[in-house]
Amino acid sequence: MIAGRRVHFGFPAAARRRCARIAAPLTLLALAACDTPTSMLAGAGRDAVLVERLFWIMLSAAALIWVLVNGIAFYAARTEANPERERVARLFVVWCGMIVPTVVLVALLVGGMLLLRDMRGPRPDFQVTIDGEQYWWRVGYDTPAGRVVTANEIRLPAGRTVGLALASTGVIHSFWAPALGGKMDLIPGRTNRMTLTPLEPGRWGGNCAEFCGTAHAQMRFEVEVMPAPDFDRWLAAEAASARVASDAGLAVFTSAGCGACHAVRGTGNAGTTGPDLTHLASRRTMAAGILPLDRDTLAAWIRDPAALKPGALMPAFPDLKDDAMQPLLDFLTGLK
Ligand code: HEC
Ligand SMILES: [Cu+2]
Repeated sequence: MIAGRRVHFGFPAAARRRCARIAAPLTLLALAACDTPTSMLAGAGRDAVLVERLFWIMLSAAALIWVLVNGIAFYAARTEANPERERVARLFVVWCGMIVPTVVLVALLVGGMLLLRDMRGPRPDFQVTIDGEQYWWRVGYDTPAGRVVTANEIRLPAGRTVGLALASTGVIHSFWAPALGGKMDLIPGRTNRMTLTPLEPGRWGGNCAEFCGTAHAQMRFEVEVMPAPDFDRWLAAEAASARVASDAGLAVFTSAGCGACHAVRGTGNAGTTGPDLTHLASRRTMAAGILPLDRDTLAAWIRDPAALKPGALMPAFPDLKDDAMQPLLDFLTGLK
């Protein structure tokens, strides 16, 4: 190797650029995942706690059995046979090969069925509708003031039971927030229902768990569990119409055709193909939990969404000049 010269292992330049394009979002993805636990062992919901307990019981029992079986095998391999030992061995096979396993499996079956009954859980206190889109999540809350629609960040009150109505219009997705428990498919043409009872305030990660196309791995979401009074306040704010921070920006938004796909309530833009942007700036992340929501990322996203999220179904707007882009960004970051 010549000093000072970088070695590229013979990959052509185009391939290297493609790698960099893939690596950048992946790094962001890893960063985004850090502060939102996506583990069933985080036990932040009623169901997750039940499943976690079962997991530890089964793991301990399996470890104990593993040690016993291996101990016995080891002992048997080092002992010489004689008639007395043969008799003991037969008794051993009958007890430890038939009777004990039957008892243990029946106990596990009964335990599992009781757990299943507990997991059917209490009646939900309220309902959230979740639609799987390519490649993001539409989230709807029915309130007395009408339906509040948002995307990718699901806020829930701690200690209340929420009923999720899961549906999809295109392909099958699967909703999975391991720390809160439960996982369920979203199937076109039907509505699946599950309940969650989040217990601990915090931010918990989730994924689409059913391959649904190019950007499937980038179809994440976040559940923010809030104290109930905070949640009520948030929902009331979310029900309000958009705050327009820049009239010039709104004009760009409308004339560029963003409103064909995006709704911003109260501005006449009412598209439903893409995420509702009415309170965009109240979210922490964008593009289904994979990107931080800030001015620079928004600008890069609008110029070329697929560069940040390969497969994203939003067209690129490479021609927006700065005098249009800056007011547009003022408008978007003002959507609190
Ligand atoms: C043809 C439909 C379409 C048009 C036109 C369109 N978008 Fe999008 N947009 C989408 C889709 C679909 C997504 C979701 C992409 C994803 O996360 O996979 C999206 C996502 C976004 C997001 C991220 C939202 C979030 O919460 O994750 C922003 C911001 C956005 N678009 C802004 C704009 C702006 C500004 C324009 C106009 C310059 C525009 N879009 C035009 C379809 C569209
Ligand atoms: Cu999906």
